[in-house]
Amino acid sequence: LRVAPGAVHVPGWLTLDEQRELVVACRAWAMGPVPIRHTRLPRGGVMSVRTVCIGWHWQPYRYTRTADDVNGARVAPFPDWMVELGRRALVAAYEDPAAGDGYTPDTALINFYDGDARLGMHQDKDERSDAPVVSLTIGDTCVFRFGNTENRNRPYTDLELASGDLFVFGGPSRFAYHAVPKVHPGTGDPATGLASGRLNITMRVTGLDD
Ligand code: MD5
Ligand code: FE
Repeated sequence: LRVAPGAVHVPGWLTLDEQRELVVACRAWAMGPVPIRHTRLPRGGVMSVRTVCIGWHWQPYRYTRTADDVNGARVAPFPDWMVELGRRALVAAYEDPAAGDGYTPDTALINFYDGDARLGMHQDKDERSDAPVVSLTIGDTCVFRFGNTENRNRPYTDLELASGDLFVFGGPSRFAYHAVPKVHPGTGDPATGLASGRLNITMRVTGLDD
């Protein structure tokens, strides 16, 4: 389903087995080498979402190889199987067998939301690339607010992202404002391996070398 130019929602794209495997992988990354944490913001705030990164470590507002705001460790490498998953996601979303060609995501932010976690309106502009962002949801359903590229206010569209859903943000939608204003607790299927909460994986191309 096309939400805006370049923004495509594919409900139920991941199989239950794929969701289970992603939960296992994310659970391992959450333990280390850089443990999952509430990101501290430069002005003293703390995000309610917990995040662990692979490939590159995101900290507001840059990417580094080592998590100098957590424990100083180098983040886990971005696995080839996830590059392949990202390419398949673009093929599915854009219904074009060539859509994944040349797409090599090198970082993923893995966000965990408990029932009270929220993400305010923001743009993802710390990447030096306009390659698409691939977003995967597992667990509880959330309200996802998809805005415009001008400012954090209206017009925006609220939609629900449920377990297994794929969302691709490319083209003119890559730099749209967006938010997660609400998670609906208890809506996920425990068969994914996630007993509660929402897991979101976003693959990106940083545009950085080394
Ligand atoms: C989430 N995460 O559900 C979302 C999914 C984040 C974040 O927003 O920054 O970790 S990624 C949604 C996204 C990415 C890039 C562009 C747009 C949305 N967009 O243009 O709307 O945890
Ligand atoms: Fe974002």
